[in-house]
Amino acid sequence: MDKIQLLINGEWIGKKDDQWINVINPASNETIAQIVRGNETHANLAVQAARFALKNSEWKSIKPFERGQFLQETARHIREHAIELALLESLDTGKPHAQAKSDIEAAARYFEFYGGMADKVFGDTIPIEEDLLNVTVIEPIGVTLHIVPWNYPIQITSRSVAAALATGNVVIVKSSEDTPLTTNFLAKWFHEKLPKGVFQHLTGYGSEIGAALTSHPGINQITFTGSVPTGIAVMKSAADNVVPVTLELGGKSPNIVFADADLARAVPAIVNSIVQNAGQTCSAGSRLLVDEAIAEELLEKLIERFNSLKVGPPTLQADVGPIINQKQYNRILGIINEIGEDAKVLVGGKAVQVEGYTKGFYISPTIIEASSHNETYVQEEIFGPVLSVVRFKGIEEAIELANATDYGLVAGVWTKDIDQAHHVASRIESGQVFINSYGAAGGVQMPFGGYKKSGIGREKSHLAVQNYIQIKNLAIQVKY
Ligand code: TXE
Repeated sequence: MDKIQLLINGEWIGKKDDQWINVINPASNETIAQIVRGNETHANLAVQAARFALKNSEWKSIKPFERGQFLQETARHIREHAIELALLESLDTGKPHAQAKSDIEAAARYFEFYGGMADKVFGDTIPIEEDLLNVTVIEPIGVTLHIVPWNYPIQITSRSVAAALATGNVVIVKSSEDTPLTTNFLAKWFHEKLPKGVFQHLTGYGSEIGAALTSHPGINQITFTGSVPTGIAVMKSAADNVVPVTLELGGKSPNIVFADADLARAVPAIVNSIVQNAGQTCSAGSRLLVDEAIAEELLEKLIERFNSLKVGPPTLQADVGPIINQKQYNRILGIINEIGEDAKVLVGGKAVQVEGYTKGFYISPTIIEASSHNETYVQEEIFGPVLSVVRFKGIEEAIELANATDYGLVAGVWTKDIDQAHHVASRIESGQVFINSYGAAGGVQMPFGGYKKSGIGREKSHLAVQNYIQIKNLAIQVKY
């Protein structure tokens, strides 16, 4: 069995008599690896090593274009090992191979994209007065902490680490206790290629080593992806040290389908947006708002699609994989079981027993026609393959409902009327709005982040490098 050690200061840390946590394959509920249960001492050692590397290692003097070349090399390394990495990601998360493969490609794209940006993050020349040359100098923010969840481990690690390394920072990654495998793969690569302390990988529980890291005064910036309550806790501990945070906290994103929508285009996108990764996606299209005039027709088509989906492990080429762990599985089934008599489960809504994988955490893709938009299952992130449906009458009600949750991450607008599409997009409180599409294949180049409780700041795109820099204003008085 794979024993995954911590990478601290260029050393692999983890002895037999340390405490180890089992890592489970959610497709079968079998143990596939063990990680070290990292603690406060490990956190302190890693931060100390990171601070030393920031000031003293040769990383400091590597030219930006060379950092860029190294990140491009990292992208190539990921692509060369794409098959192995996709298998690891499927094993760890239970997601279908096709989805894991696109995650690996997206990870490579992040290193490529930010590798390309490494020598293109410029300061300004600011006109003030004659004989005063005023410029801004861009510096790395310092030691960046990346707290990664379990739903897209290699993608989410890569998207922020690539931007942070491109801008010359040193990074500490705390992977999820559920899914450390692909981050461990990256750790081996960085261990071989980078000066010690520039990339460190820590494992363990969020409430232990995670909390020790977020409250550490030696950390200069935190990028966190996860739940709203944990995001708030991270932000509070960062506040004690006046440390900036980038938070991506999920959503309850709507697909809004107007009566004139092209349903042949909308249906596959709506289905994919909620069943991809078994609905365990921050940008999942988990609310369907449909014009009452076409509701019956659309629901009939969606039910047919949902019924045709195969639920099971990646090894059986399923469309919908398992839920990540027992806790999440119980939570989702609990929500479905408590929806109340006024709501209708149109399809699914049950645990699925897969032959040969009876201990896996499978739930059938589910559509619930809600009794009201105020119900908890319409308002809160379920993080499973569960689509809630609410009908609307007229554009004003559609917009009102679209904005009537605490979240604002993504929205899809389906209409052939360009004026209507633009009007709705301009009034939606959401970090991304897609018109007649949804998700646009991940979009490394597109700014991603939330309004309201979906988070703070933007990841992906050229804007994300702003999270990882300090700006120094330099004024030079010139006298001749
Ligand atoms: O999340 P947590 P959980 C949402 C989704 C899901 C819910 C609960 O709705 O149902 O969160 O999932 C680390 N200090 N998302 O319990 O607790 C933890 O180790 C520092 C949305 O898994 O937020 C893990 O690495 N770190 C989402 C990560 O935080 C801490 C992705 C996420 O854990 C910590 C995942 C602490 N005190 C869940 N406590 C998205 N936006 O994509 C935990 N962690």
